[in-house]
Amino acid sequence: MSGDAASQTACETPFDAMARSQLPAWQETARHAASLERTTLRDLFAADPARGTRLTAEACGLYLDFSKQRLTGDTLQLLVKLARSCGVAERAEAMFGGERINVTERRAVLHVALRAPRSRQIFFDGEDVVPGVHAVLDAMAACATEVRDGRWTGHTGKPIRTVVNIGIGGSDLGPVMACQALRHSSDRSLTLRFVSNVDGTDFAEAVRDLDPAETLFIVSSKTFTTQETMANASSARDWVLQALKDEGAIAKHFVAVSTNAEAVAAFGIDTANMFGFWDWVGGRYSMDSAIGLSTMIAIGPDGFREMLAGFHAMDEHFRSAPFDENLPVLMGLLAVWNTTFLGSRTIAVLPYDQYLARFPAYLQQLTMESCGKRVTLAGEPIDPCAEGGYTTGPIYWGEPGTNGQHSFYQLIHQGTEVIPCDFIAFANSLNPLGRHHDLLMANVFAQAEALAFGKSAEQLAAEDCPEWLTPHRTFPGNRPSSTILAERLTPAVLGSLVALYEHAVFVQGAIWNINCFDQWGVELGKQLAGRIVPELESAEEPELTHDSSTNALIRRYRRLRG
Ligand code: G6Q
Repeated sequence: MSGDAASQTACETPFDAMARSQLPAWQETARHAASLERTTLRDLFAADPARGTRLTAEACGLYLDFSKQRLTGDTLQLLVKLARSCGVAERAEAMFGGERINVTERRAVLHVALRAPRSRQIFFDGEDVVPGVHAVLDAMAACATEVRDGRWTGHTGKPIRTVVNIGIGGSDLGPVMACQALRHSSDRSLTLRFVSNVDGTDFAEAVRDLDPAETLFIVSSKTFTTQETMANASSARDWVLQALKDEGAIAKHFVAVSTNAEAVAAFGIDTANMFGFWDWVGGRYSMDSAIGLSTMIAIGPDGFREMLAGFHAMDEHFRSAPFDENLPVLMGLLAVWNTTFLGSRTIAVLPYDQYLARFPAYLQQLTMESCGKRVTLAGEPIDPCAEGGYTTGPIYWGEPGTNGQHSFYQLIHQGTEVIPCDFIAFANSLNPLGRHHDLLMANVFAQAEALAFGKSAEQLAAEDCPEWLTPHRTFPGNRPSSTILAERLTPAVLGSLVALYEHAVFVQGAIWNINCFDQWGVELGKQLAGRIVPELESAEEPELTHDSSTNALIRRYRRLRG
């Protein structure tokens, strides 16, 4: 990566042995944060008329304005220094170089290979993985084209009209988000549905108005063992067989996306209709792998490739741009600055585009499963209350604007929490309708302005606001936000936007010295549920050895269920 020698691998950087908070760059940044405590965005804008254009960066069609963040040019330099001290560049090179940087699972992290052009070579264990990636993409394209053209017919000879993706977590959230985000470029003659929850309602509602003879299920599961997905896939199988009454129908109505060919075959899906991926693709980093088959069916292979090109452009930018012009580095540093140095606990993501309605939910998994960690790569505790400890991953949340303005924005403006916001907006609507888009954009600009500058008691006095009402109507301002502005929401822009957040998460992980690629936190609940299932299903009253609360809840459930 530019300006930073990438001679050492991620896990060998000398910095890993040293507690992050003891790094001189960390301590300087902390002192600097304290010195800025009384400086407001009003002061900063007043002192520098060029601030609004200076603290910006642009790449891959995305313009990032971070001038409304609570920082100065010095802050930026310190944060860049911190990124260097933490070996961000070396770690990134280790990722791009196929090293096993997911140390707890001993896996490489190569989602960047999923969008590499055919001409690229990316090696893992001495093998170039790019040809395999394109072989799968070509197979997906053949399937997607057959479905879109109506040449993929079901068991009764009817063409497929509805595609239902069954998957959960990383095998659901990306496709759900992308299919909605790119709906404008999708084939409207096809219906796309998604089933994820083990709650039978999800499946029942998804299929209630569907004709099994025209429905294709994509069972998306990296492991093909996930309880929820297997339960839904099995119900889908029953639903198809009940209507079509022939095992032979399965081959026509089911395809799989998985790394586990054996389990796919055991389920009865022809492995010729299985689209593979690899251990080096993490679930939440997989929407551009075969897990994106539903997206490809919706927008077509060309649209999907356009999206991959957008991802790749951001990968290249991340790898080559100087840190102070590098969008993912800047976004990652801003998250660290706000969370660890300024003490914010959450970040709101507020897309001003209805097509991005599921983007915050998608980002929640990407960011919180990645950065929700409390030990370092070496397994040392990161206790924010202990000497030298610090906070890691913030809570991400959000809803599309302008709807959120009429609900939770109140707290962002006048609550006691400071919530940094990422506003995302587009210069052109995909559905131009009268004045709608200008109204939408006026709101996004107004919100960022109101958050930054607020409304003072003096301003209210000038408006003849009665004194008793003034505290209620005062907006403190000084509430940080970034605005990402793009020309329009195309597949390429979506790809770049997702890659921007993926790499921003990477930067945060490198600075906090955590593993952004494992998710052990989801294991315990799964294990305990596995133990409880037989206790719920047994005909005999089971002997329960949980805590008194869990025992009582299980007994009550069994009684109420009858
Ligand atoms: C993501 C996680 C997790 C995973 C789901 C589904 O990074 O690993 O969300 O994607 O648990 O797993 P399967 O694809 O194996 O069913």
